[in-house]
Amino acid sequence: MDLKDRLTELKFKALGEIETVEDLKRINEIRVNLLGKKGPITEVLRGMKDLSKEERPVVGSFANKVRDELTEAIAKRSEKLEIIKIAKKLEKEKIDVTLPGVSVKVGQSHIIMQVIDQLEKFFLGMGYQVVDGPEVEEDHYNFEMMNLPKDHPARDMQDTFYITNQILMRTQTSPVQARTMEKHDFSKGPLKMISPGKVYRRDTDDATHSHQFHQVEGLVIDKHITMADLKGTLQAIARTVFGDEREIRLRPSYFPFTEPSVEVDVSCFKCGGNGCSVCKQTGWIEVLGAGMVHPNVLTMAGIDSTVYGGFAFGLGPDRFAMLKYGVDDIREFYLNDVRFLSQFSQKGQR
Ligand code: FA5
Repeated sequence: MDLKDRLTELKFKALGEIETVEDLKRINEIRVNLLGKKGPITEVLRGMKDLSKEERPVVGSFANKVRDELTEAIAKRSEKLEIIKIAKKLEKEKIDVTLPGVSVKVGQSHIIMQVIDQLEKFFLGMGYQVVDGPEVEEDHYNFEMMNLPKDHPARDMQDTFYITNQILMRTQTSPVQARTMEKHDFSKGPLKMISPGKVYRRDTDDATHSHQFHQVEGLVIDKHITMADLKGTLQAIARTVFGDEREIRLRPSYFPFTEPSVEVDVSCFKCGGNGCSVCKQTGWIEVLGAGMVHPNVLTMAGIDSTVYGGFAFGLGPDRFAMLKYGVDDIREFYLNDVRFLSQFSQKGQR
């Protein structure tokens, strides 16, 4: 068989194979086998050295034609197989837009965080700074700097988790205020701050007490601060959280770090002050403690109490949230039952 016949036979055999091949990987193999350096066409062309001068160009050009035809056939088949592959993929990935959608559950801040965020926003708007501090605290800052020396009977008001004699879980966020007062440079302006955060007490958990809860305490120190400034601020807090019609009243109380001290009631947001089950028929609800900063507290922080004075207040966002949303058990906040927590949509916030 001469070389042309061998090439013709090779061509038809290869074309048959190319036509029937079904996958892209296989057609690539065929291309490499047929047209590669070790392939049959190259093999046949090697025999050309034995041909006469006249025959060589004729067989050479015939071989090139065969190679071109096979290359084109392989390219066409590859293209077709590629189209079939894409069509199959599209068929598999077809989306039925008529199927009902899957609703994605979106999280939200915890209800207590929502109350804290609302208070932070309010105070930032009034030019206060929001200050964080350690939850594991020194007795010195939690009590002594707050005018509560060791063995002071008022320490009993805040039953404490001690870690060592000197280290404890903070029972209030006041120590953050002591730390800030110590550092404050009054030549740069007054001190206006709130300290939100978690606090801990050895209280037995019940409907209104938790051994871990939250506080937002506030402090303003400047020259000429009066009780009227305190009352105006408390009024604004009550209206921000409980509604624009709320009134407040101050009752005398006792805290070691303020003098005078007051307990603050807000007019009942449920009945408007007429008396209902929320306010136990009194028309008022007790919401926080406050007072004018005790001179001892200022002195211990290195502030001249004959020049500077101020007010402080402390509230419990847990209790605020209970009142605002009618939750009758504080423990609900800490059970982390999504069905309970998801009721308090941030959209509904004032
Ligand atoms: C204080 O902790 C004072 N440091 C607040 C203060 C600051 C008064 C500055 C004056 C000037 P009291 O122990 O009352 O005060 O706690 C403040 C608030 O924390 C309470 O009004 C109450 O809302 C909340 N609270 C107290 N104990 C618990 C508890 N076990 N569980 C949940 N909330 C509590």
